[in-house]
Amino acid sequence: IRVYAVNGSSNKKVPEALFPQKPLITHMYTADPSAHVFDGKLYIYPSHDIESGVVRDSSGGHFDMRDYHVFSIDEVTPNTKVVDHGQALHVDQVPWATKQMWAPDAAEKDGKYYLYFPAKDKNNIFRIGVATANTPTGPFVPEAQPIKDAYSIDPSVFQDDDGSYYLYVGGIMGGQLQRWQTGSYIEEDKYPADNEPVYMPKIAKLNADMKSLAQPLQDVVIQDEFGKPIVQGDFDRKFFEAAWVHKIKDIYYLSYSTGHSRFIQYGTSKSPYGPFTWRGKVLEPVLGWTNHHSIAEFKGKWYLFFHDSSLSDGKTHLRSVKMVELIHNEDGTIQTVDAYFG
Ligand code: FUB
Repeated sequence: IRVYAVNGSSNKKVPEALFPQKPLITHMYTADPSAHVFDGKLYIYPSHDIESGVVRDSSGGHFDMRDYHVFSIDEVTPNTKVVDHGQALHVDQVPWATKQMWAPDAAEKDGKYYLYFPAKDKNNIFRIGVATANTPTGPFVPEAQPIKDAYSIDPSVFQDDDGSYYLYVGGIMGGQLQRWQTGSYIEEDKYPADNEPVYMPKIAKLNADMKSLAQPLQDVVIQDEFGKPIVQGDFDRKFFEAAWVHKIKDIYYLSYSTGHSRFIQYGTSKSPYGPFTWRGKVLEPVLGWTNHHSIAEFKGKWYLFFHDSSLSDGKTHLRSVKMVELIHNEDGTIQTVDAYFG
């Protein structure tokens, strides 16, 4: 019996994991799954974890990924078949990028598919790139330059009902968001005091070309139940990385990872720009340091996509994607998932 060091069991009623402890993909390590339904099929755009030999450090150098594969699922069953569509983009094809192809996302508009990805440029600064394809699986052709004025990591693109697309970005520490607080990059890691608002994720509307920002990145405020911005000392609820937005009726849900405390928390809002009011936890900590997820509706059910390091026996940089059903309660709250003790 393998016992995983997670933060204890939850006594909440949680949906039954569809594949408890079972990674969806086992022939390679995958992480940071961004899931979307395009033309009735479920696609997963994950990071492709590898063992490159880079020693673990606080800036995440050991997450030394080089390419992306796209995966698809036709039907969710206890033995769901996941198809690997092969390499969709490699860092060597991206003129401005040098390394660390971290968590990507994808969007569809007018029959074209856009892959958004962070990577380090020649100056070791994380930028956000975009690449285009005629199919959801690629191959994707990258732009020669990163998206102007976009930075940090963990891009996710939310398509609203009115046809607008919004780019969310941001990650602390290795993700460098703390270095952009003046609006330009500074080579210094400065963090708020415990009683000051935490660094928030950023949002900008995308232009019609899907390759440029229609406005400067701005903060997406996450506030507590009293309407005050979540502060740096709020260890269990502060934003760290992995912002993801989904919408049900007119409620926008922003879910995100808290980093060191390793939860996926969420808030709700009436606007994609926020402010988002904290409502609860989506996911308890998983095996491995990182916790990163996405949420998508497929054939009438909502699913949570996440990763853990169970397939590599706990190696933080060698993760595997999993999925479970996610239940939204009548009052709009989400039932917390505990991937191990449900
Ligand atoms: O996969 C590399 C980084 O680890 C991601 O960008 C973060 O969200 C974390 O999962």
